[in-house]
Amino acid sequence: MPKRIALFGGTFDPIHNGHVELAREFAALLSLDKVVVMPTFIPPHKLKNDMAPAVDRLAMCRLACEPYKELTVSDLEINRRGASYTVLTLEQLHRQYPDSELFLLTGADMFLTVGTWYRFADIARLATICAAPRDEADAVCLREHAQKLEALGAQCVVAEFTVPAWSSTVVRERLKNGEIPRDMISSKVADYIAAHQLYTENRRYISKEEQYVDIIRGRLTPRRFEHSLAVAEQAVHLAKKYGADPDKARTAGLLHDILKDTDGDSQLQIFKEFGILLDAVEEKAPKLWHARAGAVFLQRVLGIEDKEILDAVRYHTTARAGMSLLETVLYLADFTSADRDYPDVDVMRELTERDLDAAMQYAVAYTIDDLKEQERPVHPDTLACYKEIMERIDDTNG
Ligand code: DGI
Ligand code: FE
Ligand code: FE
Repeated sequence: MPKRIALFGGTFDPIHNGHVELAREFAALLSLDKVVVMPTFIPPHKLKNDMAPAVDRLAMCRLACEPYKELTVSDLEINRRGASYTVLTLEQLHRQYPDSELFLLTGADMFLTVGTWYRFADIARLATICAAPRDEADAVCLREHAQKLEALGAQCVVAEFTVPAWSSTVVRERLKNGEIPRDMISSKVADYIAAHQLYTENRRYISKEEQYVDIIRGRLTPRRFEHSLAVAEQAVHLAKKYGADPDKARTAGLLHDILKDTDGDSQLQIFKEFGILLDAVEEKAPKLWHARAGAVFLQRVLGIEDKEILDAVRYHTTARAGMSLLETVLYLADFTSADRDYPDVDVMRELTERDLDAAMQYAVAYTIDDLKEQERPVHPDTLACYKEIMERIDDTNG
């Protein structure tokens, strides 16, 4: 029964000698019984659309680690599919080896973002977080960050050794240029890449959309996941009908509730991490957080930069005055998606098909009434939205 086990997760796209060195150095430094090298199915924090298929990344990890008895490769995350969350993997390792001490190995870049990872507090509770610097300057910066994480309750180790500042991106670029970077990857990995024609100009792509679907599948309950797919579908329909961008509508629909099933503390952590202050109503209404935190998450974690998409997500719960067409489309798609089932849903659907202003008026009035009935505060943006629509409708009629 191994006593000291480290998890070393990553996309390993492809695994290179720097990865292997990091794992082996840590094994020696921390007297680890084993390092579990775990290729992720979809990296939740780093979206790429040129990733090699999971089976190939797994196979290359096996080839690279085979010579070293302290390294084992696991297909746990790849078999779990969906977004790969470190916390789930650590929990599984903990169940599998209840008496072992767990460590989490990270490179410098990963270590600096670890505070934003899904259920960071649980990660910190389950494992000592270890980082390998690339040089002395890096080590200083990592040690500083370690102190911050320790203040949040984590235990950290910043290694004394350094590992080369290599990246899989460089390996891929060299391969794309027809070179075989034998100094960076093991010869067996190089052979595998050549045999399977990975990282050549015309490799298979896994689309952004597929990746988004996998991310929400991993984060949401089955019901909320189905809801998100249904909202995406309805948003595309409305976008086509009213002249908004259907691709943006799909993305916004898929991702609009991305944090809806994330606990309040984690959402507050996101606000804190990115310096976002809540207004008075938001403070008192946790149901509003998922929209605002969701938009921040999309931008800062998933790297989505499209302002229209970000605003559509941000205002999908409260609405606001001066909404863009895409914002309106998402707001109404959320109200009329196929999974919705409330008393007036047929009226809402009929209005949405006929007249956006009339539908918005109905939807926003419905929300305000509902909130008043439950004696919950109405957000000023919601009131401003309502006022603006009423003025517009009055203008048209008068
Ligand atoms: O996330 P969904 O359930 O798909 O839908 P949503 O994002 O519209 O969330 C609806 C919840 O947010 C619902 O419980 C009502 C609440 N809500 C919407 N507008 C306001 C609001 N709550 C408060 N306190 N104030 C608002 O203005
Ligand atoms: Fe929502
Ligand atoms: Fe929703």
